[in-house]
Amino acid sequence: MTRRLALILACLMPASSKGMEDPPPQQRYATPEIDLAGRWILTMPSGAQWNATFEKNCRCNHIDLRCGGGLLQGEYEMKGGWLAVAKPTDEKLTGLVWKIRNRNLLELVEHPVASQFGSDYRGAVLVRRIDEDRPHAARTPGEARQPPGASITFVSDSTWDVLDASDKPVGKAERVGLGETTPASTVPGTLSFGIGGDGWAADLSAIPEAHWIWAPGLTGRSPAANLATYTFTKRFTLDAPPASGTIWIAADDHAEIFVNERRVGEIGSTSDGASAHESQVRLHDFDITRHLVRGPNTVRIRVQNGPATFSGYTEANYSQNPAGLVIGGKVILARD
Ligand SMILES: [Ca+2]
Repeated sequence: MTRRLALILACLMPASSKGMEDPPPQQRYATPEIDLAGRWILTMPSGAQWNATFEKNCRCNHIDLRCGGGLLQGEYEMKGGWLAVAKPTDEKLTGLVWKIRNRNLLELVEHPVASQFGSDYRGAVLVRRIDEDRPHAARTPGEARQPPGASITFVSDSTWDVLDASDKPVGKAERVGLGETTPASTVPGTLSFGIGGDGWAADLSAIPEAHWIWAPGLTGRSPAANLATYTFTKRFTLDAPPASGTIWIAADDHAEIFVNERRVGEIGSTSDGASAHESQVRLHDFDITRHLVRGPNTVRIRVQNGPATFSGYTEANYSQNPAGLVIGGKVILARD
């Protein structure tokens, strides 16, 4: 869970389930009610994992969560894009609220006061399992299953989904360059910001297929480049538990990395020019092994461009203050 989302929810949502009688005001997060029944994996903030099951309940819009250790389980009520506990197994659990990010991913965003419960489990995630009886639940039809020990890679390109600063989808990522042929990784057909120069100098040999990307529909003349913020997401499926996973990333000017809504780290800055420069002249690597799960996985990168003080312009466009992200990842599956 992002701290930003947590703060929004803390301000707008009462801690008790009674507060869920009214629909949450930020309707942009609303998700159509979906069938959550089936087997899931619960990952706690500590990294501990439990098997979990959503079972249909006879009450309309209610569903029962069963999970290892008895943690967080009980009868929940679904309202739009939220799942609020209605009858917790333990009375101390009153106030639990999950955000339904999509049909395969839920995040725990509200929690009873930690002093009453002993721990704070906000940030726990539920990820739907890929079961033997539903082998193609999150796969492309016809896609071959990954063998044990397989290497799965992903890179930034025009298949990534992009959200604006309000988390509104704006389409697929655009390949971008500082000029027609810069940086060196720029390929024909890439949108040029028309600034040229020798920036974005990161050596991409570790992720040779990766491209610098930014939001769609922008050019070098597009205004409001200063502090522009976008989120880039990529989803992939693992058919076996991961043995290792690594992400390499560079960004202009600040990026936060999340894997399955667990914060992995950040690079760059929008206040320290030296840090911002360093974030785009080399790739930074992060070990993501402990955040990956068998089944659907989501990588989410929140990127913010630097301020006017970085560009020397007050009202900078993208030819005056370019912005971009380049990322690649590699996952090795376990052999048994
Ligand atoms: Ca910039």
